[in-house]
Amino acid sequence: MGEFEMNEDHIREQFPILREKVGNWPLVYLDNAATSQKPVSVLDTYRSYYTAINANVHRGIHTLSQEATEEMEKARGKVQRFVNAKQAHEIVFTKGTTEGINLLAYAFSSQVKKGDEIVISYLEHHSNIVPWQLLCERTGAVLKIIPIDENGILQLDFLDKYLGEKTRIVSVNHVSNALGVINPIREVIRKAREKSPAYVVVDGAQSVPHFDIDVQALDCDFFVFSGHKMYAPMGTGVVYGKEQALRGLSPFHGGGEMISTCSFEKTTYADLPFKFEAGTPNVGGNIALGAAIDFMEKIGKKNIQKHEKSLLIYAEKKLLEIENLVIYAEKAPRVGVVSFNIENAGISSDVGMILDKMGIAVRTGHHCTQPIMRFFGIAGTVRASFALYNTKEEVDILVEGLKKARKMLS
Ligand code: C6P
Repeated sequence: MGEFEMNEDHIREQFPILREKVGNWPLVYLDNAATSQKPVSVLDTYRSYYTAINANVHRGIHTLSQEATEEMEKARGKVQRFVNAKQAHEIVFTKGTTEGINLLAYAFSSQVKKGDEIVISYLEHHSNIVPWQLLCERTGAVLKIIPIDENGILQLDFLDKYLGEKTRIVSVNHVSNALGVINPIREVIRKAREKSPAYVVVDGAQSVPHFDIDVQALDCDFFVFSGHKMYAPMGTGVVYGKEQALRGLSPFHGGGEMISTCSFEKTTYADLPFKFEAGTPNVGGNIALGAAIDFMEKIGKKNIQKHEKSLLIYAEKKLLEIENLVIYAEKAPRVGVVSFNIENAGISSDVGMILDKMGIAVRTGHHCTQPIMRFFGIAGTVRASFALYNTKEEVDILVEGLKKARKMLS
């Protein structure tokens, strides 16, 4: 038994929100793929930044500004180690995954031309579809989509067919948010390397909260994620880019801090990573992202993964005891996410509203992945997603709630 399992109560104590009630019901928070809750250490770090050292970074010679800068750059170093990047300047702070992928898709504009190809998959979040569609509109490039099978598994023989000299970018998520499916990302990257000159972008929004990430071992060019799904504040996120790949990109936003020299005739850009960090960053949030990394490392990703996996296995077994309940991508390798519907019991949002009345928070609807819903011929699913503080008792509460919902809606 891992150290984490023995300290389940202690872990829950560190998340004050878990003591909240919804109506008269204790909160059962199972919407972690949307955003995770924040431990005291992260909340304290955020608060103490604003109470003790709040100042703008990289700008002032005064003490507070220097302290704030030092703390934020320390956090950058933590992120570097967390994903095993070679250098701290390969870490660009953003607002989140959406901004990160938009940054890349915009910054690629000058490198992509008419007839070039960009490969994504059917399993993508809209954030990893629309920015590339916009890039295609700007440049005349063509989007290719890796299909999935009925288990939600990528059909990689299509990737083999698509890859070639024209492929400029391959951008695939590591883990699907809607289904929890873990994609064979190493294989995708290996194939892209063997068969094309493409840059590889990994949307890691749903994998960083669960797995050890080693961007050097993955050998991707870019790895993008959000802080708020991994116990850090909202409005934080990261684009990791290999130094050479980042150097080749044009800036995304223009403004303060991203220049080396600025005149009306010509502006030259700051070195990495600042070239991509125009304007005042989310200093407190970035420092608190460092605290979230400390928190996760203390518990250990292996322990987190093991715990979430055991919840997934338990939840699947219990859920399938409910009549007419269908789990999507049931046979695919998955993180602690179960996406399901109860046939003939209303639409997913009906189920979600009834669960909410019992204090149970799940996500319902299309999960910003309409192509997946279209593939399965449904409007949406009920999605329960687990984090390190969830328990089997909470799964039991969910199952009881669903049984009631089924009765009310059938
Ligand atoms: N998925 C969900 O409930 P932002 O919103 O920028 O932090 O992350 C966008 C995003 C990109 N890729 C994947 C795989 C994601 O899961 C998300 C966010 C949330 O599933 C909110 S829609």
